Amino acid sequence: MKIAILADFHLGYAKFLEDSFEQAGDAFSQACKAADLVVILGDIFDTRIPKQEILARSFKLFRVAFEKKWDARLVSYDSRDGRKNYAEVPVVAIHGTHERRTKELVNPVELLEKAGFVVNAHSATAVFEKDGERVAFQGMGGVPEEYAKSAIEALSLKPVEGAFNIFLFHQSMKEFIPGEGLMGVEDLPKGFDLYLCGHMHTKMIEKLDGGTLLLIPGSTVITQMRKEDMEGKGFFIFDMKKREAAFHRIQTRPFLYDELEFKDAGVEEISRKTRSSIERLLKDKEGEKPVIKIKLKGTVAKGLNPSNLDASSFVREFEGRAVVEVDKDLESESLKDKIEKLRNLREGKMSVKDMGIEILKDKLKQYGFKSNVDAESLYALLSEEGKGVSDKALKGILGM
Ligand SMILES: [Mn+2]
Repeated sequence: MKIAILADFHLGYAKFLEDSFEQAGDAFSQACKAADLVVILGDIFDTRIPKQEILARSFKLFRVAFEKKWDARLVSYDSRDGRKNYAEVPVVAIHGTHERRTKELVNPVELLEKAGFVVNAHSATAVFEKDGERVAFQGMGGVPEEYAKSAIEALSLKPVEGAFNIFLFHQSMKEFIPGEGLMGVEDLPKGFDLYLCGHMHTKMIEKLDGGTLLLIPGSTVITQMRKEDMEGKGFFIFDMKKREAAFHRIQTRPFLYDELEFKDAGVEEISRKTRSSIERLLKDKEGEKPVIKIKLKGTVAKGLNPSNLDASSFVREFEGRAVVEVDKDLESESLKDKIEKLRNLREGKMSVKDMGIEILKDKLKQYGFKSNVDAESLYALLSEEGKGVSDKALKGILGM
């Protein structure tokens, strides 16, 4: 059997709403054509409660699977909480962290499950068969990173006998992303023939001990605007017989990236070089409205504060021609200023909290948030002990 592996559609992603649907739609219909089975590894939607406009468009997208006569049949479905399967198409999914809601509430992937668009493999075992060949999917939807290890352990997953066994999950892994307390390869349930992971938006193929593959298809839409996004977006097709994976690229908005290094630069120099870099990148992509990210590195002239550099002027200047993002990773303060700040701190003129709020204000400005954002409340919220910050509270303060 051939299995198409897709992830992170982020349908409804506000910044690139049309891209999110076009690119996911392209990937999904290609996948349906080319494979016997389709797997989607979570973050199908960008939010926990997508608007009905987003849901309606997603239903249209998933309906494509109904147009094909599939040979792979679901032979058994067994969920731990008694959920039933309603889908008659071999499209398997789990929910991601963006869709995760508490147990009593319905997440959007459960909605797709109830509508018969997907077979939900979260906390369930779904076995398919085609021409006597069996494949078993067991999955775990996205959980907060710190619970990943214990959640996998609690599932105590065992491979299904007589089938090719695939484990689906949606987490960050320490092998690919720096971070405290992330799960890793050693936490994966043992004995599976293939491991598929969503969540990380850059595609990756990893050969584990014994040659078993771990595949991360990446997102179908650009979200983080990282250098790695230049590699292109798409999905994998895994051939069960050959035990090989091939990456299929999809048409996407071009993503262009440049890094500029400065030394004691003034506003004029930074503006001029940034502008000419954007123009140069745009040259043969004119009309395609590419995403352009420019990273500014190095130092600025004495007395100049990088947070006063207006990066949003480039966004406006190239509006209509490109989606521009300028990331200011510039050093400003002279050593003298730094010592002065530390001295003030030591003498108690500025509390750690006040300094934290100042830094936060600078950062907010740098990332283009409005100046009326209540940095003090945000600081209080972020420094709260306990289970972390709720998206709602955060978005409230940030006016998102
Ligand atoms: Mn995601």
